[in-house]
Amino acid sequence: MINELFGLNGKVALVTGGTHGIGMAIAIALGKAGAKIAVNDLSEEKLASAKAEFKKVGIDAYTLVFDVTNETGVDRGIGEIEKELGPVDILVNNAGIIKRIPILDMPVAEFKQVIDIDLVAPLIVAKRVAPGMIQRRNGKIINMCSMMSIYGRNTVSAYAAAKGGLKLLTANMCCEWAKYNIQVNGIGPGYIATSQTAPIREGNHPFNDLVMTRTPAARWGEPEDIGNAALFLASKASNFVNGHILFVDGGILANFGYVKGENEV
Ligand code: NAP
Ligand code: GCO
Repeated sequence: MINELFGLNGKVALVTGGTHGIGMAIAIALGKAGAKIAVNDLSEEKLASAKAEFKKVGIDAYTLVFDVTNETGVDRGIGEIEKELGPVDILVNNAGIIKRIPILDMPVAEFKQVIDIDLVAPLIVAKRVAPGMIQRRNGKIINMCSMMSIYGRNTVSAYAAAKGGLKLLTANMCCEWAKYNIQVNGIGPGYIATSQTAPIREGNHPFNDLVMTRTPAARWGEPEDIGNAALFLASKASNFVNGHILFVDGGILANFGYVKGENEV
């Protein structure tokens, strides 16, 4: 029953930017459930070290370099995956960047770069794999959203604009492709301990206090917390979940906040 619902044997999964952090954790979760795994990145070196990491957990990942913002590169890359592993059944649009710069100081070019990678690229990659999913009347697309898909915060305007757009792009992909038995959902991680959050987590950064007091679970999330959620959205168990953003945040979005030390048990 469990394997029937959550097993991914025979499926091909592409996790973009899957050489470390959340993407790698998702790729490992899907690989351990039986999927054939492909990950791309910008760097051969990171792909080589990721391949070794995957091997340590028994996953023979197919790794390739392509920039998710480059339509030609995406087309070539997906073509290579199709040749090597077969058509993509599960797409995880994970690759993303953040820039923490106040609006007035943010060069427009840098704003556009974040939009390109975090919002336009998921469209580019989904447009390349969706036709095959439509033909096969089966597919799973998971877009990596964020709490910033629904909230702003100072200095992350480009990221929030991109992730906010990605929430509604996810909804629109659902509206257009659900009739072909394609489920398109998002994941909204809370604050997760990866290289992306290292600058606001390490070295006694005050943001750490905010996360620890605002998060009812009183911890930073681990990439594996997101991997488990992705396994649900990639499996048959979520076949009637569509256009949904699954927040995996330790309860932070449920918490208005409290005075530190008050009501402590
Ligand atoms: P990360 O450690 O910075 O990993 C991001 C990955 O995306 C890296 O492998 C990076 O490759 C890749 N990438 C960036 N631009 C790319 C491009 N143009 N083409 C191909 N690959 C590209 O970030 P993370 O924390 O694991 O986050 C992964 C996703 O979750 C992101 O979309 C992020 O916005 C989202 N997210 C993270 C958190 C969090 O708290 N960490 C919370 C909510 C949402 P290189 O390393 O080679 O640049
Ligand atoms: C930040 C963080 C957040 C997280 C995530 C929260 O600077 O606020 O990087 O944006 O990465 O997106 O869901």
